[in-house]
Amino acid sequence: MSDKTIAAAIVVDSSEVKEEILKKYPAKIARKRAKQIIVNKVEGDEQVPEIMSNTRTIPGILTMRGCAYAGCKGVVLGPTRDILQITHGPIGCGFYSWLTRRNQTRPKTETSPNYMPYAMSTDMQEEEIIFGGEKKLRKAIEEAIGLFHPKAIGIFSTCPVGLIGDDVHSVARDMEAKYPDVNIFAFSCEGYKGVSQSAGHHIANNKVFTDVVGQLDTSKGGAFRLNILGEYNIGGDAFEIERIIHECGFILHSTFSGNSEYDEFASAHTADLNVVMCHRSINYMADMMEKKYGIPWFKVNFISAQATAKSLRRMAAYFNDEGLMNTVEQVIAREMAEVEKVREEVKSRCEGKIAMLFVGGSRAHHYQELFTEIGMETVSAGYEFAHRDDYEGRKVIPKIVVDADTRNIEELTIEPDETRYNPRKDETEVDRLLREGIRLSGYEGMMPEMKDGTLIIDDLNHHEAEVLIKKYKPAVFCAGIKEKYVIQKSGVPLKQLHSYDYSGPYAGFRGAINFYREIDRLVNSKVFSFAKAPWQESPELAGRYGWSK
Ligand code: CFM
Repeated sequence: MSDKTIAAAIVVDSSEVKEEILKKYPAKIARKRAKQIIVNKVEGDEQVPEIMSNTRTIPGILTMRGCAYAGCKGVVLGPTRDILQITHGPIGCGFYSWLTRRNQTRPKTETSPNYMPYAMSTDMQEEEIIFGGEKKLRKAIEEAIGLFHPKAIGIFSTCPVGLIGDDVHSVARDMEAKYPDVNIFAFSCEGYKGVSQSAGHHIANNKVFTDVVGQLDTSKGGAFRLNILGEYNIGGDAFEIERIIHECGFILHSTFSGNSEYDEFASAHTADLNVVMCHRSINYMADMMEKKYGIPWFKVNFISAQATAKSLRRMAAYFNDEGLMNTVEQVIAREMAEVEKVREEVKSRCEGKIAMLFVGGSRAHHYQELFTEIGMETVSAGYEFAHRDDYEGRKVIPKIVVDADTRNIEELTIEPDETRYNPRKDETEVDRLLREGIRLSGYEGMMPEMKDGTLIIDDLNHHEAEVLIKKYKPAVFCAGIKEKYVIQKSGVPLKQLHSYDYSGPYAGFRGAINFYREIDRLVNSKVFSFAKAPWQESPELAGRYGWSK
């Protein structure tokens, strides 16, 4: 960003806001939170202050985070339509992870398998908790094969599975021996496995890499073949990205894992490039595919029109083909003409307004550019569960202290494949790309792109959100369903950036237009200012038992 300080119109001092937040806490907690709440300052070579992240939430604090099971089953594998997924655990885990993320899919034909409308679970009861649940899991697999005969089955462990010691991996092996044409694999993604859903992402990446990728050597053929990693088709984002990519002339081999199929994962190693959309959830896969198969990766962003255009140009520059670059320019010019018509109009009504973004591990960064395009400024942002590299850039990875919680998740040692390792770019090509601004295996992080004086907060909670609203009075607050109604009762509109409030897509060019229009409607509506929260009218809630007289 060229202008490195926040607009003069924003007179709030972020250090004062930080103090105000901390003074509510006991001394020990305040000391820890002080390391997780940072006033941003970008110095030479994109140096930013260190932020503490990916550590345990302090007990008693109402966190926005989810669990490792959610990160594995819901996030990484959830959007895959033809891997039949069985939740091994009590029914609630399966039920509450059933399509709530709004990941969409479009089977290739009417008869192609799609298991996403089903929630399959072993429905553990007290009996299994006491005597073990392996027998029930075997039965569930038998039943699923009998009904659907899928190509692949994924088994997802919930907390009690780890606590009672069910060996899901040996069940998977036995059942695969019995049904050799079904690829059956299990995930030790018990909810408590990490400090957040981030642990589940890593567990999912490891298993999909060892048990699925590389199982099929059939390529889709043609030039400019790539995979998109970390795009989950929330609200139809992947459909819009696919449309653009196809029109530009790239061949999209697979997407991990929005609108995807098992065979595409299994043969993903035949593509020549991996572009990474959500760094947090899938950077492990990108690294492992590079080490084993020689496929380079770089970071892209399809959120915002400018970011989409920049990402497409980089993808074309990677393949270094004049015809491809021309087509990409034509597509950008045509799409931008449509975008500009709406952007200009919306900008005139939104300019100078303030946004705040507190979302998982990518979107708090990705969506800032969309707001910038309509003249809005992000004064505070943070992730629920990202790591220091998502905040400060991958250059800090060697300095990250590996604690016991991180050590709990297996780090695979990957060697080049004996026959299939094929480095796609030599040193001259890597140099050329660097000169063109494409840093392979790089991600600069969110903080270097935010202005000085902005407030960065990791693992935000309700108390802190209330202080932010009181102090900055934002025009819009972006977060999720757990935050939505508390914020709106405070008179500030909340835009859900997880589920998109049942709307979308927001990716690509058409998605940007959707987003501009919705933000325009939200920040220029007076309705929220009429809201009166119950606790403002009557701070003490009184109640009595329903059965008492
Ligand atoms: Fe990646 Fe995601 Fe996100 Fe994420 Fe998520 Fe999500 Fe998210 Mo909700 S994979 S880190 S674990 S971009 S479900 S599609 S919106 S918290 S910012």
